[in-house]
Amino acid sequence: MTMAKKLVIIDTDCGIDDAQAIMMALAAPNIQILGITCVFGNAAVENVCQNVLRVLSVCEQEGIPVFRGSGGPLLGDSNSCSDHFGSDGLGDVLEDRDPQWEEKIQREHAVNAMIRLVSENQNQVSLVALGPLTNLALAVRLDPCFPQKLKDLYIMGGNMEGKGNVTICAEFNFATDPESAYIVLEEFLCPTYLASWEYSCRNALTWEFFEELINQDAPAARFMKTITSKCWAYSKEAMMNKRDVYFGPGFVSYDAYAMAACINGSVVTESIECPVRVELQGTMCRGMMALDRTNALKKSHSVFVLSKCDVAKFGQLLMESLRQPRNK
Ligand SMILES: [Ca+2]
Repeated sequence: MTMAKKLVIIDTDCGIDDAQAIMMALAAPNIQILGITCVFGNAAVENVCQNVLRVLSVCEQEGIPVFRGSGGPLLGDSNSCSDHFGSDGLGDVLEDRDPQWEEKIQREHAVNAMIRLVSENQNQVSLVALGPLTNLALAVRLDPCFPQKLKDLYIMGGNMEGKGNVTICAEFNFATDPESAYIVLEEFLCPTYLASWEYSCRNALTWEFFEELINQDAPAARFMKTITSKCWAYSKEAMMNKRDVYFGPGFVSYDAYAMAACINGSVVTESIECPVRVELQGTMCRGMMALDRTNALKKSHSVFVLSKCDVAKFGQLLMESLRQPRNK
């Protein structure tokens, strides 16, 4: 019997954890990726496009179309890329850049592609957003019916306790384009699942698990070992005084938590269903997500803020994701 596959579009600012999440989707037998749309964030959008092509090449899945999207936020500085995973987003260790990469990117803009693919497969597509939400905000402006044509939406981003990673109170993807995060959480009325920064950190894996993960005997694992080799974000020692202040030590692959929720809902064992809103003002809280658990805002739409994860199941998905390409 053939199982009907889940149709997925991945919107990504392809850093190392996005690469991990994309590989997880590529490895999942129940997932069919319709396209990958790129957005600035962990790196400039041109680097993001090249990073996605690189991941698809390692996994021998070059047939999946890749689209270039927004190079900056709706408002403000478009040079707001992070160097969390190095200046190229993949740890600054890869040589032999492909001079022909632009020819491998689809001519259609990412936002148009997103709207077209979802319109062609109404109520069947899961959108997994792993970077700043600029492409999604633009999609709902171009096609106000876009959200209602989605099956569901999975986001890595935001925070639930006001603990930030780029500012005191805000998480990177939301802080990088707060207006887009606001628009998406106000206007996307489809079922929405949020893997926040705290959710990821609270469900960290051990550094021993990380060693086992990247030392598997497969091209994808060797690739992951290379790109994490010089990146301080994957250094146990360097992270000691950062996340540990709040969450204790551990290896956290942020974007993979949102992807895992899409691939297998049973990875999530508990979530908080409530309205949320993104703060746009303020000198400390701009980009912070607020959970409105008493419905003070009188919003009609609630989202699922993920709170507990089956870490063993999640770890299994990570392990399988680096055993690619298959049959090798
Ligand atoms: Ca990302």
